[in-house]
Amino acid sequence: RPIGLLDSGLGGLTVLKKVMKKLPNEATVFIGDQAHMPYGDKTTEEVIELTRKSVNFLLSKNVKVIIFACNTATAAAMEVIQKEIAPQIIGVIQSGSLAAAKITKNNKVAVIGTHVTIESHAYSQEIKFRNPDIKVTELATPKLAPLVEAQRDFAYNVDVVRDSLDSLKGKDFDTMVLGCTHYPIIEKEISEVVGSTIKLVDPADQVAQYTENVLKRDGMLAGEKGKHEYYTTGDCQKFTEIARKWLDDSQLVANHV
Ligand code: DGN
Repeated sequence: RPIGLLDSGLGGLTVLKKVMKKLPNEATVFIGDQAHMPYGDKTTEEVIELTRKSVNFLLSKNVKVIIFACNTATAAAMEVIQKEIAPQIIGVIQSGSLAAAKITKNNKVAVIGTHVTIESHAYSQEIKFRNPDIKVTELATPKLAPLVEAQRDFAYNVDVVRDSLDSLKGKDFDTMVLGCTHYPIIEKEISEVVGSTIKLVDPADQVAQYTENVLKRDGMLAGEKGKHEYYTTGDCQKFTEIARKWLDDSQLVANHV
């Protein structure tokens, strides 16, 4: 049985890539709800409703676990939907928080993400749960996920990132959580703006590790190599083109749902 992954768009592919690397035999089904992107500016109820649709699609594919490869869906919908379904849901926020709490040396962490993610304060709660001494500064950067989907050049991206992170100037955090799965794609631009001494945390590394732990614990690791399926509610051609590039797979073809 495959591992299911969902996101509002292409960002979740950054999580898929790390899961595929860590667990090369696992079959996967990925769904990007690009028709409704961005999730970050919607109400919690709307995000729950849309996420539930993607979850139902993944359940129809008989998935054994579901990775919410989307911070917004994790913050808004994971707890509610986990009560409704049997397969375990693995979110990105718990993993990102664990990694940040381990990495910071000066106990000051910045988190960037969508409005929904930041306003839920899920990251500050989870990070403080691991270490109450850590000071967490949360900032919504709603322009960045659509920027990634728009595929602009480096210089343009740096300008938008600089503008988005302006209010973090002068704050002496040593670690920044990329609290949206789209952001690892513009990691270089973010590093250019905050400086190379700041550690950028991509929660996906920890998610891949955690997924392996769960599958081992439950005796569900794949025996032989499985295939990968890709679905989008939006433009198949655009999805296929970008996913081929990011996952370095020229044969990849996305389907419409
Ligand atoms: N990639 C999603 C996240 O991690 O929050 C959301 C992107 C969006 O819909 N704005």
